Amino acid sequence: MHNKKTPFFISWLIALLGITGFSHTQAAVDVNAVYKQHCGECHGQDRLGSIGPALLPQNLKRLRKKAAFKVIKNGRVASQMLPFKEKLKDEEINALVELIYTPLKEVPAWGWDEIKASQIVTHKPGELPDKPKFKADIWNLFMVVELGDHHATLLNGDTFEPIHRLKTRFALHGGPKWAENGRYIYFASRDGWISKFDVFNLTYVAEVRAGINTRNLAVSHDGRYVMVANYLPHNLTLLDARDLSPIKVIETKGEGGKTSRVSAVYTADPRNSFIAAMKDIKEIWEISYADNPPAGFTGWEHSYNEVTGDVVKPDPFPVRRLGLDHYLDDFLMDQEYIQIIGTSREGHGQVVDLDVGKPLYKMDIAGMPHLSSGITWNYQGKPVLATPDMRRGIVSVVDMESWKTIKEIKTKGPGFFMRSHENSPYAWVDVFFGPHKDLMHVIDKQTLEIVKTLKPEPGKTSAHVEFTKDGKYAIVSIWDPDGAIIIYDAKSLEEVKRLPMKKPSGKYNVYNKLTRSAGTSH
Ligand code: DHE
Repeated sequence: MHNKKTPFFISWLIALLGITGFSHTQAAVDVNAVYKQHCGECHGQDRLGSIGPALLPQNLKRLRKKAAFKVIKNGRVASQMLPFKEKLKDEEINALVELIYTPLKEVPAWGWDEIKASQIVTHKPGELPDKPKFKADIWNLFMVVELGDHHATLLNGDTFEPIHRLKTRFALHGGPKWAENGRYIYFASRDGWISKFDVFNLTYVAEVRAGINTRNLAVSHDGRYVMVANYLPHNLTLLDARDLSPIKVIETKGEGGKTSRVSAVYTADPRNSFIAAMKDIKEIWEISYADNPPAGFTGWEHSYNEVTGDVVKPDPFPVRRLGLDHYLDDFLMDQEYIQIIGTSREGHGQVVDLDVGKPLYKMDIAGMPHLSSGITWNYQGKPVLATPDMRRGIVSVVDMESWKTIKEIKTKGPGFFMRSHENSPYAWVDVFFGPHKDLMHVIDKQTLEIVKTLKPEPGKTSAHVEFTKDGKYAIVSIWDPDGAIIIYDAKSLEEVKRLPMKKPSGKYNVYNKLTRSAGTSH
């Protein structure tokens, strides 16, 4: 502390302030004000999350303080997290890191009672007519989410005319899920609101707040249940799809009692189960919604009360926990719903066999693939999967038998979403990040070469493609407050029509989603 350049008195004063716990940097930084100004809008003024995740020690277990410092300074790849190095000094960032690792005095309880109390039922099940208020092929409807002003547009997929525009909850995330042949659609917002919209009657029928900070939702293929994946609290919430009444709150506690955020939940139709990926424990969970779950699910075995001899009813919606070698941050399932293909952000690719109940293969894939937007098709008689990489300008094509990468297709920058259709020879991938974000590549699925690069709206991000039911048209989003959706002829790759929209993000076609097309996510 005392060196030749520092006068003795100043060294002594600094040492004294240090001993008394009074740090001159901390004194200078009003961390609460810094948080309010720069972080609160996205992460919630209460740190419980909003557009961005909750910033609490229990949600930051996999992030060391040093890494958190870097994220604040340099931003985070593949997220809305911007770099703050131009706006904040290092000591301000350090103070923010200390703040977010300090537990809140109280995290609001959000269990079954709170969920139930938040439920809003505007129309009871069966109350509204079973006939659509409009004329259209229901199987070719699209729901387009417009993040710009928190709305969604119901679009006729034959005429490309909007049918209805509805207000949504703030900051939807993950795909809204269609159910009952397109009669209903369910939305999830990042702050936990689940909304059920009656498409035939163009009205919401029920809403509930299923969590404080939510990732996504899944609807069982029989339309009976909705499962919600939460970051906060650490749980999965099962809802009755009819009116969104809570049925069960499942705490996500792993081996050894450690709880975990849930990264995402999906349905595995032929298995009558939900599959949930955990963020903080090396496990993947299968939750059965079958009336008679098969063996292997904890809590399902019949047992007898030792005193009365009565049969004890087994636990409904039992859980099967599969241990993994690595964390699983991102995954997709094969079309048969037997294999889970996943990666950790650290780059470990693993293939878990749901029948066998453990990881069976290592997948040889580099970088940071975005598997939840990966797609599959047949290439030279073999199934392959293709995924963009969120860090590098490549699309990786992986042989699903040897689990080796057979080709890295060079793109103009890292991408986010990739889509195709059974009737299309092409796969489309965006260039979401970097200077070429206004480009969209079209890849030939048999030569694995880029055949065309489109520039739908120069200077504006083009992202996320979805096809019509028959695969004849592909719709691209211009991801901008003053944006649009652009309809392309999927064969000639010529523009057919554009409709102005406010930062349209994902779009969801009834047929492609409900038939679980290999060209899209489900
Ligand atoms: Fe997403 C889907 C995870 C950031 C827009 N995103 C998903 C899914 C997962 C996921 C697991 C699949 C769930 C589903 O569809 O039910 N997303 C993550 C992240 O971990 C990540 C990188 C960081 C985070 O902030 O959570 C992330 N996602 C974003 C964004 O920044 C995007 C671009 C803008 C936004 O809305 O926040 C974004 N994610 C989307 C969209 C889908 C999605 C539009 C649905 C795609 C589909 O076609 O189904």
